[in-house]
Amino acid sequence: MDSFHLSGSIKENSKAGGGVLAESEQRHSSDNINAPLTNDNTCSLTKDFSCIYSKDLLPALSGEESTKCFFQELVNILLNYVSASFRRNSKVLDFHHPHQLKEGLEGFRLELPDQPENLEQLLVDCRDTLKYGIKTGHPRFFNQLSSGLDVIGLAGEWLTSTANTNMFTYEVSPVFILMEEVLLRKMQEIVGWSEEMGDGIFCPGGTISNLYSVHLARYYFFPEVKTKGMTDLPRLTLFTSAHSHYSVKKSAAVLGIGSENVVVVKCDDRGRMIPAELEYSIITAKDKGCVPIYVNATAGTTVYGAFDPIRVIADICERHRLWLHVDAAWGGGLLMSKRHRMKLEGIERAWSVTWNPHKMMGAPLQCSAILGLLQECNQLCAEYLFQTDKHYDTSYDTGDKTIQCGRHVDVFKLWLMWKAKGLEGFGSQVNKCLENAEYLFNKIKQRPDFELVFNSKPEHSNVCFWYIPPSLRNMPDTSNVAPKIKAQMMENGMTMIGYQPLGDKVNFFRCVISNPATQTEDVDFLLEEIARIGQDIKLQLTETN
Ligand code: ABU
Repeated sequence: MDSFHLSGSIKENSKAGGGVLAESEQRHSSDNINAPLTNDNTCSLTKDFSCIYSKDLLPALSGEESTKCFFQELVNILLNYVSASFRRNSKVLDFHHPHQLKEGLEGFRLELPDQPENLEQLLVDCRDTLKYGIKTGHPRFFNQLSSGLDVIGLAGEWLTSTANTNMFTYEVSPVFILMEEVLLRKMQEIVGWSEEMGDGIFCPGGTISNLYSVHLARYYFFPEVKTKGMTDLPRLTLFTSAHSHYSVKKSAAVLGIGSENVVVVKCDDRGRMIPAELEYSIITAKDKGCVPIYVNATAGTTVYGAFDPIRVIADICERHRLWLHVDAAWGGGLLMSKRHRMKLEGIERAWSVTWNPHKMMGAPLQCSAILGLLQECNQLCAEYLFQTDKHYDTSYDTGDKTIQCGRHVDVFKLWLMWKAKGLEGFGSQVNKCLENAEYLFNKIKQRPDFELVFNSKPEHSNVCFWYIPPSLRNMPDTSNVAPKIKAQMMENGMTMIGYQPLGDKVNFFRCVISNPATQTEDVDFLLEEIARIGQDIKLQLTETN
């Protein structure tokens, strides 16, 4: 059954009383969005899109049929892409260098025209945009913390774009604002906060969530900063671990605290902050006349996937009266799993939390929450937007809590996914990703041509390793092995994984598994692909050494 027939049967169900609106409601609603555009939702014409232009689509008079046909064609393109994303024999990427894409490929031109182009060209452009992009939903895409293609999440994103509204006020987002309240409340509950402790907002990504946290901490200790700026403030100091995300330093730079005033605390071999080092750093900073205000504990570091000991860090913060932020951008998803949530023990004591459902929970990008009390710190009461004499409860005009004005609706896709999976579904998804990571870890342990960066079982789904066949073990410098393999891997296009150096460790691969579509066979494929490419690289490297 194809998608259009399927929509027809939903329509019939709805008429029979099982649908979204009862028949009587449908009759009385002149703008009933459940009513088909015409009698049938399928496009009845065979359209020649080469002679149709955007001006012929809605809102043009008699533009309904062309609009319908255009969308049906587009939906076909999207559905083909979705199916290809899950097919193991399809490519993860069809790589082209920037200059090749800029020069244009087979009718796909990036340059913008002066004259309108027809819909046939636009459909080619849509197809090619997907063709030359990357399938992050492919089961063999291991490159980024965010991956996967959740069909319900995607449906949510489509609906969100169709609604095309803004999250600043209740009057333009009545349903989404309430959904955000429900969802954030749920997330706070899962973190372990009581109702009065919690507030929050969805914002554009983990870095911005972390920026909010530093902004909140500074305002908490020095509320005058909001009006008077930094002039009368002492030298503020922030603390974060050597393995934490660079966004803490970036936040200090953006907020005028200065990246040099971020103290980088030492980690153990596994990438976890050493609490004694934190306390020592705080005391040293105070001795130097600095004013410590903020500690970031990371729950799931970007490269190693390590969890800082939050409970012990919370004790230190309490002793020194410091703001505790937990950056659970990556690790927050583990709160959904009964098996793994104890890795974030102590998170309930944080004063603010970053949590990115677009990472481990697989929500489409972007979906990042900052949990914390935001209103006072950010509100400016712009009267043109946040009028206090509106006829509804204006506490639902949540836009003044943010540092943005306009804000994208990031909530609906996650709300819909939560409905579809429940807490349990998310929990199983997380468990499965971590099981696959453990499978990879065990496979690497058994192979002589691979070497783990650390030997203990992964805490998250990050597995870090080198590919070094025994014949290359004695080479003085193996830092170019991973980049060379990755380059060839991208040219082949069948899988993708990231690499990086870290501290004194030369370039190593970081495999992250956050895609529920990934199976053990994909993990096996990744290792085989690295080893296969590595055979050729080995020859090149031994020739040049
Ligand atoms: N905070 C973004 C992480 C990027 C990545 O490693 O996938």
